[in-house]
Amino acid sequence: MLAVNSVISIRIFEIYYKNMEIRDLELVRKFYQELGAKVQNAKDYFGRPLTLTEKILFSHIAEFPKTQPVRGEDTLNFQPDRVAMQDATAQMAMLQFMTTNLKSSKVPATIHCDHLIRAHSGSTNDLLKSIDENAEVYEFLRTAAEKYQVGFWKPGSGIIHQVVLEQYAFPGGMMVGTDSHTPNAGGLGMLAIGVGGADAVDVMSGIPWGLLNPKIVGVHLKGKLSGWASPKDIILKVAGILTVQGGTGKIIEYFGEGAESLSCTGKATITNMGAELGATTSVFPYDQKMSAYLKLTEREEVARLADNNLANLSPDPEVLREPAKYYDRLVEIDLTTLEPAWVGPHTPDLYRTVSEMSAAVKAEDYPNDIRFALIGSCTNSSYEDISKAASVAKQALDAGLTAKIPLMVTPGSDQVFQTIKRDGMMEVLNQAGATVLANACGPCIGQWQREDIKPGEKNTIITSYNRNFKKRNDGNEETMAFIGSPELVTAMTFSGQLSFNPVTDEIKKADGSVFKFSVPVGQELPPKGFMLSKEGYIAPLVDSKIQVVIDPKSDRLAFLERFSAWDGNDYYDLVLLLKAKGKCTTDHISQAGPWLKYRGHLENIAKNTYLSAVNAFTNETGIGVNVLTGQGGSTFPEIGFQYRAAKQGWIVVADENYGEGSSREHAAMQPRFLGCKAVIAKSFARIAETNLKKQGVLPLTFASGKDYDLIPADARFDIIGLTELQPESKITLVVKKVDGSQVSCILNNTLTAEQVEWFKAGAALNYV
Ligand code: MIC
Ligand code: SF4
Repeated sequence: MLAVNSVISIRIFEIYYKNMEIRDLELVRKFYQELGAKVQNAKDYFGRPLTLTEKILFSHIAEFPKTQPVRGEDTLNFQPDRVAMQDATAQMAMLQFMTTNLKSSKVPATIHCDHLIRAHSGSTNDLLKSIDENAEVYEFLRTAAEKYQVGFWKPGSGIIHQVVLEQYAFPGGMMVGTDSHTPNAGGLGMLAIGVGGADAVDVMSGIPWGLLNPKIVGVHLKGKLSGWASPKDIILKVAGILTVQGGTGKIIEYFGEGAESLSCTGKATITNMGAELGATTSVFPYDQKMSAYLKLTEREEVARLADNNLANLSPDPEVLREPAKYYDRLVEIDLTTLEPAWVGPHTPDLYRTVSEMSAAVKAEDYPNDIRFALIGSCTNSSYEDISKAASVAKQALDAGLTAKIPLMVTPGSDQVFQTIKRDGMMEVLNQAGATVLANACGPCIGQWQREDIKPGEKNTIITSYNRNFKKRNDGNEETMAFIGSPELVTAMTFSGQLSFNPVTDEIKKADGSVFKFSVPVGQELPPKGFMLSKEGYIAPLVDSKIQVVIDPKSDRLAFLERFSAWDGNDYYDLVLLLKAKGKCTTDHISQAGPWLKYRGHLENIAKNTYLSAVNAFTNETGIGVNVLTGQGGSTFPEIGFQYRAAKQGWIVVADENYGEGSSREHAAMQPRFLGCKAVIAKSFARIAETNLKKQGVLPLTFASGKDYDLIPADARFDIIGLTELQPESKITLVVKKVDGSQVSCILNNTLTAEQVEWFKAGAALNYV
């Protein structure tokens, strides 16, 4: 790995190690110096005890509003401490930042090259190939990082959230990241929020950043985990309870003796997957486990400062005594009774314990033969995770079993990889036939070049990742992905059957005897310490004279042109591009996988717009009718380009939780580019809704969800009320049917006064 990275350094990067200080310790020291006074100030302002979430939020508020803000209603302005961006979203974020003409980022920021790396034959080859394939993009990101004083982590250094946890996160801090799993840093007590690139640009520009004052869900973890149950099972359970929409507009705050018993990285698994519930973020109070992790990752000083601030980094005692009084919703989970579980297929809230799986396989006709097992990703690739996975693999190997299905491992960072290699875990996993992929997202983001199935073949895979939407990992609609803990996934490789319950079932050996797993054993932290690694880091340079160059002929990168301002009129005679049936996640709107290539080129990536969305009229995926010409059978993006050429504005109608999943603002910019005026849905996921507003598309909700059924394919639509648009003003959708009749639907808007100005200006960036 190190050798490969050295080759890479020589091949494409000039190295600027001007200063190896990567942690902005000055900023962190100042933060803790001021924290006590800020928390006290917030307590005085509210005149009551505070939850941890409130302590962090209101010690980062730009200005206290005159009247106390209402949770779930008022938008507040914050000043986060830092920004992190991953390569796939950083391109658009940096392209937008460049239009501000600022000289440098006003807060510490980093770019992490993790999403564009393929997963095929193993880390060394995959990394070298990916560096060649993406050289242009990496060079753009590296030079942009240098010019604007942003830290840069090269391909192979690790997955953004793992690197942030290892290097940057600090208890009580607040950050934004252009990736929906940014909340991973909540495992270290940080309020870390996933956003679109345009929001990151606000923070980097030093502009107060707006966020809906969240509701706060308290999750009381009682007792301690035992047996096979792991932190993953806690978040799968929470997902089953709250569902994929249950976190929208909310921050999930964990507490209780169960919370304290979990390792720091186990906590991060839980906060990471809060993204699957649409939560704004999730957070744990500071405790000894976090302190231990900080110390072992070379941050003794941060641990000491946090230790001295324990009360400021925890909810007030009154809150813990009467949680129902302070949280908007309270969930209690008794960890002692928790069982290991699976979620899936196709959605992270379809929850079943391992003991229920065998019946589900029969009832739902899931293919029982598992084809692939994948562990790792930003969610579950800690030392503890891999040590447990290796422990089950070792039990089986020692008993003479061999793995029945292929296993792939994506370590979260070079630091984790080097440490698990030194401690012999990689060797065990290799003996179980594992392929080690690069320290990157790989199959989790659809970079998997899978060769064992034909397109459309129904099959089962199991992963320890966080997302399992259709087509997510391998682009195949018929792949059913089930998500569980890394140790569970690893144990299953020795049975190969989805119905297998490693807690109770036995595996027959060749000699006729039977083998049964015993409980996995892991270590929270490496007894010999981490193999500390900053491999692949390039520090920001002060006063760089570098030019950021984009080849005008490039098909992967293009400078952005500003979107045009609103013309001041209501919208008349719009057409419907798509009425989406069922889930319309960001993966349905703008697929990842092969399309990740075009994340820096708006026009080219627009060619995938709504390719995975299901047409409510025909049940076909990605295909609709151009209502201007009457021609059917074209893809949504083809029709979108035709409407754009004809200057025909259009709308999209969707069901619940439109834009669930990723933070990718391409899912808003592409429709905007093709002429989308409004997305009208029953409800929205938070980041997607903000992204639409930022880019000048109206996200509107049906006042009556049933009106979704009234929308025909071929009508013309007027959107009335825009000339008087203001927060909460009602908007009318007039549906003009081909038979000459009309119906009207009332629509709600959630724009703040400032967001109305973004709309008028054509996009937030134009307004800024
Ligand atoms: C994801 O997990 O879906 C991603 C890929 O990390 C995305 C970011 C992206 O689409 O670039 C996310 O979650 O925000
Ligand atoms: Fe990468 Fe997957 Fe984590 Fe997203 S969820 S950051 S794609 S590893």
